[in-house]
Amino acid sequence: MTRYNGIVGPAPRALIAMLGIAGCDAVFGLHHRDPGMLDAAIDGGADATTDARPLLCGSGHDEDGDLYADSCDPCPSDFGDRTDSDGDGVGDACDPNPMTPGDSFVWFDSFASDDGMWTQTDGSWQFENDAFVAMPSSDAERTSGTAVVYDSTIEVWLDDFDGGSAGAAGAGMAFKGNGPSYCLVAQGSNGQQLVLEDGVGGIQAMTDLPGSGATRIREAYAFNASPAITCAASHPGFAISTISGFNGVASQLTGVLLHTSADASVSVTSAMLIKSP
Ligand SMILES: [Ca+2]
Ligand SMILES: [Ca+2]
Ligand SMILES: [Ca+2]
Repeated sequence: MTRYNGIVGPAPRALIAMLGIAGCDAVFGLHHRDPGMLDAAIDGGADATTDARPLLCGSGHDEDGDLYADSCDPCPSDFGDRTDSDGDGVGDACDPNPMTPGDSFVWFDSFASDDGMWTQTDGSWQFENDAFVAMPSSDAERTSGTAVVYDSTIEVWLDDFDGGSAGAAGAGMAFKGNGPSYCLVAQGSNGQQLVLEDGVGGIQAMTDLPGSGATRIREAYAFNASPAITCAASHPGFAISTISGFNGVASQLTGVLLHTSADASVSVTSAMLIKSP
């Protein structure tokens, strides 16, 4: 995850790093929690999913299966690369400013279990198979308490996205504050789209994503650097797509909203909020 050339930040390197190294899992769909090669390296034989593979760092849940527990993985959803060029604790693969120190995780949620931090405000959500699974027309909110002011980034990993019928139906996330603006992956008439909504029923911008209707979105990002919000998505075999808008942006962040509109459903396998200086 990164910001993008000429849009909101000066840091294209993480994009390159993501596409070239860590993000290969995102781009080529290799994000799995049981990589057989790692397993084979431990038991010396064919993959056996029942092996208890010792973690190389920390303890507890390991979202990306790279043997670094979430608690000590500088990019807990991105398998592989743990480079942190600026040493601020956020790995290059998910650092909005990989060469400038000062970024930090506000929270990371693997959705391995209900941590009590999400309030379901509409529809139906449930914790299931290491994911937060939403039926159509559902909202869930994770509040940050007192409103804070900073540039911030939401990253979510999505699975089993179903946009339903063509239109603005979608699934995604929003910054809450004096917004929100929604960043959605939606089903359009020609396949999947990236949509930026203003939070009051209007669509600010949309772009068709490359590939066929079978394109699987793996990651979606929203960058809030008031007064602009940038929405981005990565998908197998193609460059990351981005759109930007300038309305309803949360300059004072109070929380993060996960959302599905009518007809859409999705599994959110992980989510994180990063703040930038
Ligand atoms: Ca890990
Ligand atoms: Ca960093
Ligand atoms: Ca998960």
